Amino acid sequence: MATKKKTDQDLQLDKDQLKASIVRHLRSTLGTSEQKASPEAWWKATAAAVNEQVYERLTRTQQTHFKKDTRAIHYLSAEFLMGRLTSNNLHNLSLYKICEEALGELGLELTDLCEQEPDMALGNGGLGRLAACFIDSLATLNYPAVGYGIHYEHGLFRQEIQDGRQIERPDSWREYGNPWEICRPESVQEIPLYGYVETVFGDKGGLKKVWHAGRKIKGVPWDIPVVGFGGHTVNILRLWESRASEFFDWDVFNAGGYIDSQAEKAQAETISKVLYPNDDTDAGKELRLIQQYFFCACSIKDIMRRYKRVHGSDFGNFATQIAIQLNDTHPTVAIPELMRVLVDEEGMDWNAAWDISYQVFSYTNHTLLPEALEKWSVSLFEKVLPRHLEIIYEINARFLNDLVEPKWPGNDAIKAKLSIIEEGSVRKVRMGNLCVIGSSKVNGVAEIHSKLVKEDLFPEYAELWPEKMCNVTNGVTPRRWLLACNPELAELYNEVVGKEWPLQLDKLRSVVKFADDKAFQKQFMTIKRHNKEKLVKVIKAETGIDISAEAIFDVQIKRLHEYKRQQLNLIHIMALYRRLLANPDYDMHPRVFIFGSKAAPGYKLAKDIIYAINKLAERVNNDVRIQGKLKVVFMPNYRVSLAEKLIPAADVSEQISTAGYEASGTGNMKMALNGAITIGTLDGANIEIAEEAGAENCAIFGLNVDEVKSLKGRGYNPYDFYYANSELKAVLDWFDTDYFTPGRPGELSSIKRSLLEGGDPYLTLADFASYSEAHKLIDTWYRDPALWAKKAIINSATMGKFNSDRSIQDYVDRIWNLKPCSIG
Ligand code: CR6
Repeated sequence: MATKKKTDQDLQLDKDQLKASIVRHLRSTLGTSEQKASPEAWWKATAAAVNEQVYERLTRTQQTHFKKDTRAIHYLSAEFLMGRLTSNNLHNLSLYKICEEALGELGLELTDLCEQEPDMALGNGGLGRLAACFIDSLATLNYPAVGYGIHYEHGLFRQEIQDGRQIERPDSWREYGNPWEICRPESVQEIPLYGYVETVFGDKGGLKKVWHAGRKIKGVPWDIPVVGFGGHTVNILRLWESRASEFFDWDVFNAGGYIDSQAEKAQAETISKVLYPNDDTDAGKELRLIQQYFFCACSIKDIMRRYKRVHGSDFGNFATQIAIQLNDTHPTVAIPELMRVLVDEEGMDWNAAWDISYQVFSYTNHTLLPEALEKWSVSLFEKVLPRHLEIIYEINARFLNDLVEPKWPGNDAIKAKLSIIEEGSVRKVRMGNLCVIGSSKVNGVAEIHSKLVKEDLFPEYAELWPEKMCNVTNGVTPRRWLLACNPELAELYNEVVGKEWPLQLDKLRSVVKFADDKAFQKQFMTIKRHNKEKLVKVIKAETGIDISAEAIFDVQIKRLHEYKRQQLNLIHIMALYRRLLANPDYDMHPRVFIFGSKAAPGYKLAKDIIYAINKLAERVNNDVRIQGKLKVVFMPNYRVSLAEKLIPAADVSEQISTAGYEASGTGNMKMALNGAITIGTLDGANIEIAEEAGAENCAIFGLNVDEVKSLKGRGYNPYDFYYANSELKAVLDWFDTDYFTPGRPGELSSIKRSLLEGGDPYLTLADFASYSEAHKLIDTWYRDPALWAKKAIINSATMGKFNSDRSIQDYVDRIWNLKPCSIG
């Protein structure tokens, strides 16, 4: 008898069923009882109950994709900054309210249980969080997709602040097990490394390359189900963990080499041990190159295995079935790896293999910062991946001879510039060039950034392949960044525009007509007030600092980087403090400046800026003379779950990078969506945010991209601004005193030095006056509650464009050419 197929409806649980399932899992999966269960056990039991739903839908998705033999996108990224999954999965399965009630009957708060979950912090910042939003959108839009990455044992370090300074502690997100991941031993891969290349006679005649690896590493896949909103499609994020190829090397063991065999095991496991905590580059580090190759090679093997299961060794359909997106240059080595597999292992001829590879790969560029464009020394490459280096040479030779020479005959300068190999005292492999040459599409992440990629970073490539370069503006998932993190505002929007907005964020635009409506303004601002009151408690609990929800909450949350200019915010707060000291009646609405930021452990100046913010905070927060008009809060250990508390409470969103340096930004989108007003430069996606919300609803300041270029071209001298602005001079001179570090003058001087002797490469001083004026505007606006409410509402209501579903649809239309696949 055929069993009836379950529909989504059949799968849906009611409160009593979910409650029974949680209790059952508490007993049979967690091995405890209602009486003695810890909150952690309750959380895991809840996750196990939810997983019953997830797995059913995952299996259905996989069976459907297999049966229909769908084309799929494979998103290769060294980082996936997932954060917590419990509330997200519940929302996406329409189980959140039901679960809240079920747990309520058991005397438990769902929000408390969610706090038990450690963040999955397998990324540094925007790039990793973007990847997480993208896989959410892919599943939501029912696109067949697999995310591939690294199963780091330790994610981004946990930040502690001791006497104002950042201390890095290991992050152990899965120390006590993670209920959302499934180990798949049946899909283990083996990866070669090191060794040498031999040229032999092939079976069909001709020469053939054989790579004799010096070592083999095992890649163990861990799958995280990715539940789309509505729960129809459940895709997977597959993360590779490295292990020694054999648990024991028995020969060594028998010879008495037990320790050696264990050392080898430890080495192999080092590969996926820890995420590199830099958000620019770690090029040069052998382990980092091995990490990159390890996850790319495992992923290519996995893609091949699944392709061959259906198509055997006929690669005629490979490019129609497979699309691979390279998230930045980190997975570039996937290009020569696919070539190696096709040519060396599958015996394909070079041109046929290149034709496939070229169609399959596309590359997203996320930065113009030269230090972030990866380069590996040729000698390191030769040692770790000898065959890949040969393949890269071949790709390069053909590119230079077949494309560059005909276009620019005899022009060695252009050849040197476009070559994958950088000549010099240390020869290097330029991964950015390899990406552009080996991909059919290259995109930037916001309009202005894509324009600069085309015109400044890769102009000659754009001339060679004008149709290759395109833009896909970043986006964020409104499920996590509004529905889940701001439940009261979500509920208001449900009432006003209906419940479709989490899928069609453009629907919020109809709220603009209420922007002047007094009753709506009141509702909107009451919600903001509630969110601020909640944050007041979190800040008190985390830092001991008392703040008032009456004040303007002015928030800068992002990695610490000179180009992001936390130092500009810092010197402006110092200027405000001076104004208040000089005149206690200085007219300003109380303001709390809130920071959240991690610095790369080796980035000295970034760490000094954190220290300065904390020292300023200590002084300002305890100074009774300023009557609580100014407070400064540095929230330690900024991460996704903290962002979810800060963003709904923000009044002002600080997006103050030097124009031309922030490729897009995504925190800017999240804060505006939650009703914050942006104070920002015309950089990255700020430009598009101001277009959507209307420039009059943002406080735009500072030099634009052209003005930055022209000032730098003329020769920028920060001393001109220092001597011309007495307030700025006084603030900078303050860094040399012991005002903020009593008894220890000079502890903050490095910041002043970087802004003067250091040449102020990010034009902080040039933008100071205009930034200060923009802040005065913010203050004036806020003191007119109706005006502020109107601007806040318009900001929130006009962010529809920044739904990551729209970004994904752009990728589909401009790059991937995928079809949605309905499940069931
Ligand atoms: N640091 C950009 O700097 C962008 C994200 C995602 C970044 C940031 O402006 O929003 O990528 N770049 O596209 C890199 O990580 C290289 C980032 O997060």
